[in-house]
Amino acid sequence: MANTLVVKNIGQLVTMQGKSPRRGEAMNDLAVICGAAVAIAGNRIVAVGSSSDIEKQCGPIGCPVIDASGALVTPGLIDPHTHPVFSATREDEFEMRLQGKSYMEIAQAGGGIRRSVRDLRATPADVLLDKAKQRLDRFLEHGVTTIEAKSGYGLSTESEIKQLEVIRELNESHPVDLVPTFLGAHEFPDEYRNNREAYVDLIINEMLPLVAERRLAVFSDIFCEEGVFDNVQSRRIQEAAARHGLKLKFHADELVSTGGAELAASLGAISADHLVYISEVGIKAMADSGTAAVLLPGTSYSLGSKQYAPARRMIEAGVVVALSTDCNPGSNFSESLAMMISLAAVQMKMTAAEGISAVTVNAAYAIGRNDIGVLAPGMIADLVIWDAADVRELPYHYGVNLARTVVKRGEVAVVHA
Ligand code: IZC
Ligand code: ZN
Repeated sequence: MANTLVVKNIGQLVTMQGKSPRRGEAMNDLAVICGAAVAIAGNRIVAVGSSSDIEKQCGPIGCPVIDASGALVTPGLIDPHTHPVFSATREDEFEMRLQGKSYMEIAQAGGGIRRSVRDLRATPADVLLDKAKQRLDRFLEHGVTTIEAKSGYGLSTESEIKQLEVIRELNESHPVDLVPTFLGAHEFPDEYRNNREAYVDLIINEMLPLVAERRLAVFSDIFCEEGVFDNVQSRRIQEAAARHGLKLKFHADELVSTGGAELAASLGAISADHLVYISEVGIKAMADSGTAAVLLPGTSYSLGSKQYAPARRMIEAGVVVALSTDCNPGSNFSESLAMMISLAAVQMKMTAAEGISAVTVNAAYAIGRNDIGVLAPGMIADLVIWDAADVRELPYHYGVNLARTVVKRGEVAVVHA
C-alpha cells in the first residue's frame, strides 16, 4: 500500500521504541529522533526515521504531507483508567469537599457513586451516548487516542449491560478507541446495602457470565477499599472473573491502606490503580508480579488531598508506572492527560520523560495492548503534534491545551489553528 500521509520536519520525535514497558531509569529514555519524519499507509505506520532516511525509503512523497515546523511529536496518548459514561455531573460534591466533607462521608450519606447509579439507571442509552461522546471529543482534542472505559454506574445486570453496550457503541462510532472494563463491583447499590453478600453473588452468578458470554469487557475491576468491597469479597469476585477469561484490574489502597496492591499482585492482575496508601510490601509484590501501577494524581488534587501516590519509590523499586486521568463525575473530572503529567511532576517528582512513558508504552501495557504507544513500523498510526518543541514543556506549560494536530489511525482527527 502506498503512503497515505507523511509528517515531516519534526523537531523531537518521541518514538518510545525499545523496552516495553519501561521500568526504573528506562522511563527516562524516550528514544527520540531529532529532525525526523513519519510515513503512514492506511491506519499503520510504515516508516519512522530522519527526514533524509524516510525520503530514501519512501521515494518522492506523493501523498498529503503535514509540516510539523520543528515541533514535538509523540505517540497518541493512552488513558488506562476512565469512567466516561455517566449522566449527571457532581460539582456540588466537589464544593462540599472544599468545605470539609470527605469523599467517604458524602458516599455514606447516599451521594457519590450511588447517586451516579440512580442517574444512569434513569437515563436512556442514547442520552448517555451523546454525553459520553462529548467527553471523548475532548479527550481527542487533548491528544488522547485510546482510553480504557469502565462500567460501574449500573450495578444491576440490566444497567451494567446498558452501560457496556454504550461503551461498545462509542468504540464503533467514535475515533477514540475504547477498551471496556466491567466494574459491577464499584459499590453496593441501594437495594443491597443490607445484604451485601447477595450482591457479590449476583455479580458472580449472573453479571460476570453474561458479560463474558457477550464479550462486553476485556477486564474486570473492583473498588477494593474500606467501606466498599473488602479483600475477601474482592478475591471471590476477581477469581470468578478470571475463570470467565477476564483480565484483572483493581482500585486499590486509594483512601486507606488495605493490602489491595498485594492482593492484585497475588492474583496476577494487569494493573492496580490509585495506590496512594500502598505499603512497602505492596510495592515489592507489584514489582515482582509485573502488575502495572496506574497513578491518578488528578484524583488527589480534586479530592483536595495532600497525599499523592509514592511514585518515586515505585519507580525505584522497578514497578511499571502509568498515569491516568480517572475521568469520572465524582473524584476527578478531567480529560487532560497533559495536566496529569504536570501534577505528576510537581506533586510526585516524576520527570517529563517519565510522564510520557507513563501515558504511552506503560499505559498500553496496563490495558494489554502492544500495537499502540510506540511509533514504529507496523504500529497503529496514532500521533500528536504539540505546540511545543521539547518534552519538558508539557508539565511546565500547564492548564492549556498544547495538542495542535492529532492523527488517529492514520487520519487527521483534530487540527487546532
Ligand atoms: O463516581 O466517585 N473512586 N470510583 C472510585 C470513583 C471514585 C468514581 C466516582
Ligand atoms: Zn476509578
